[in-house]
Amino acid sequence: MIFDVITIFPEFFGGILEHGLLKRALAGGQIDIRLHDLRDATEDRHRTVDDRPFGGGPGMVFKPEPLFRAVDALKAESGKSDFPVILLSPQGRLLTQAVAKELSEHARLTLICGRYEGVDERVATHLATDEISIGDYVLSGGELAAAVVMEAVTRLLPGVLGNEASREYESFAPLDSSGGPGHEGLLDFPQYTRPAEFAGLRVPEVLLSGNHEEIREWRHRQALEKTWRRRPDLLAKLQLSPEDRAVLEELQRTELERTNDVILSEAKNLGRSESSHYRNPSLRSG
Ligand code: 4FV
Repeated sequence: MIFDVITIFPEFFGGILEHGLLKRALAGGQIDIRLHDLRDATEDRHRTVDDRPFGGGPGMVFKPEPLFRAVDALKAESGKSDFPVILLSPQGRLLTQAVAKELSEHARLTLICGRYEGVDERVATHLATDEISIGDYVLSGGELAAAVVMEAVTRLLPGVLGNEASREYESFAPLDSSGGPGHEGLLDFPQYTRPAEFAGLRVPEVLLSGNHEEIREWRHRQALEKTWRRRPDLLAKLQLSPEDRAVLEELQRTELERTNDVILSEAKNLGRSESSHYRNPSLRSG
């Protein structure tokens, strides 16, 4: 896969290309990352890429011409024009594992990194074929978002991850083809390693049992429970098996009972204090 990155800070990407997964995938030839300095697509001697916003307001906005020129140059040089042109911005659709999977099916992606207050809207409406956000917060530039997209997509490419299997058992792993024991979009199950006991904290016995069926079931239940507690929104997107539904119902029941107990003991304390309040005049205010 080829990543064309259009940015005014190509040097920003130095570090991430020299370490970890992206470095390995570059060396392994699974990816090629081409950094394009937006200023090279300007025609004035000041290499101007931005200007003041029409309608007033703070900051500067990226001009359309350099971006259109830069992308047209990529299309001319590649002889292709059907590759996705992705504008990274908070207005985009949210990057998820499923979106990363979808993007990983393309041979080439162009990533436009904004800066300042943003990019002229005509880029989003008439140049970009897609707009992606990495999250509901504001960065000072699209470069970090482009790096996140490249990392999330690259690790889904065949031959990049050492043991492909590890992809099957990770958070948000899409339903595998056989609908098998992947974790179907759930959060990841707890991981442990040696020592089996640390600071009095023991690793769950089942993981030391060597019983792989029991371990798989425990891990799936843990992934289900953690998702139910922390990201119930993810559960809503899943078609859950009857077994999973039963686990969730039982979790809800125990949670309800637990809350009930808390309420009851609170009430008792209140009652006790109430009754003692009534019983003990000194507590009566005024
Ligand atoms: C962003 C995000 C993001 C907005 C103005 C760059 C900044 C500046 N990009 N996901 N969140 N971009 O905050 O993708 O141009």
